[in-house]
Formats: sequence, structure tokens, C-alpha cells
Amino acid sequence: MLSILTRPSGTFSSPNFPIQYESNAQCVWIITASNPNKVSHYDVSSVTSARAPPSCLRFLSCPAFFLLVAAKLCVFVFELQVIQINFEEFDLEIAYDTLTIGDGGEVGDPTTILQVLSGSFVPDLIVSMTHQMWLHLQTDESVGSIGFKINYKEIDKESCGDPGTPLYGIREGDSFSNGGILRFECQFGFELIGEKTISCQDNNQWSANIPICICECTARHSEIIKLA
Ligand SMILES: [Ca+2]
Repeated sequence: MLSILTRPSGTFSSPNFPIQYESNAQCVWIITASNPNKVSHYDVSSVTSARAPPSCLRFLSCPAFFLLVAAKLCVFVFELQVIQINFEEFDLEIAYDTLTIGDGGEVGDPTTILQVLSGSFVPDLIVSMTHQMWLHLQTDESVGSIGFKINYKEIDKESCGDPGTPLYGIREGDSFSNGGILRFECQFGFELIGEKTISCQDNNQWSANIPICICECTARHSEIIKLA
């Protein structure tokens, strides 16, 4: 089964979701940014008035990288869009059923693989480097699970996407671009489990998932169980 997804955002899921997927399944999804050269902003630093002249707006579909209009009054910056996915649900029979995720449109090309997922642990977000991403679900001949549900959307390139803030947590920093750093703390009475600081790496992936904040009483309780 091959599905081509070209909307700016959407949702898709494994076959039969949330009922068990089939054995011996081979499913492929290719997500393509609807407008890879979207105009994401214009630089008006060289403009004397704070607003770009309305006449500039009719050039929005021009595929040029920079468009200088009316003696450099407007500079449009065309930025490549990339694909971000996040998982609403994920569970595959660990080690035997896999979801392979790759960059670009060459399905199965081992040089483009971003992640091979199985079991139930997944990254918060996965972001492509190009305007396309492929996903390949492969299941073996026995034992299934519920599969997955994925949300996807286009974001600006050189970004890892917004990973959110932990429940009962506080986030410091708001840059999701390459090199951006986010710091996390938990509200009073909650203990932080995971990384306090994560960074957006050059491959558009966060260095770790965001941490979770759990009630200290629960933390102590699990500690007691561990000790018992
Ligand atoms: Ca299986």
C-alpha cells in the first residue's frame, strides 16, 4: 500500500487503527510539503516605512530565492519547508514489526534513514531535512498490536519543531532552530525525570525527548517499591 500525502498538515494511521494491524503488512507513506518554496517572511530592514508596499504581495508565488522589488523596497525570503511528524499513539510488536522513517522520497534508501521504530517508545518529534519524508511499516507473520497514529505538518527548514512543555513543567527558551536550547524545570512538588536541557541539532532532531514531571509522592512511592 502506498499513500502520498501533500496537504500542509494532516493525520494518518496504520491499517485498522486502533484495532490490530495485519501480519505481513508492507505500507508506505510519502509526505511532501505542499509548497516547498513557501514565502515565510520578508525582511523590511531596508524599508523606510514599517510596512511593505501592498504591490509586493502579488509576487508571493514567484519561485526566486530573493526578489528585489521597487529598488530593494521589499525583500522576500523563500524558505524551504520541511516535514515534522509527531505520534499520538505508537505500539508495534517490539523487534518484529518496525516503522522505518527516512528523509526525502527514495523509499528504503538506507542512506536516508532517520529512525527505525519498534515497541512503544518514540521521539517527541521527527523532522526531515528536505521537503519530503517517507515511512515504511513492515510487520512479520504473527503477533500484532494497535499500530500508530501520526500528525504531520510543514515547518520552516533548519528547525526541530516545537516539542511542547511537560505537564506540570516550565520551559525556558523559545528557539526551535538549529543550535536552539530549551531548559526545563518542574513545578513545586514535582520531580523532573529525563533531560533538563535539550538542544536542536543540525540534523533537525532534538538531542532528547522533553522530560516528564512526576509528583514527588509518586516518585518516592516508586522508590520504595524499587527498594522492597
Ligand atoms: Ca508481528
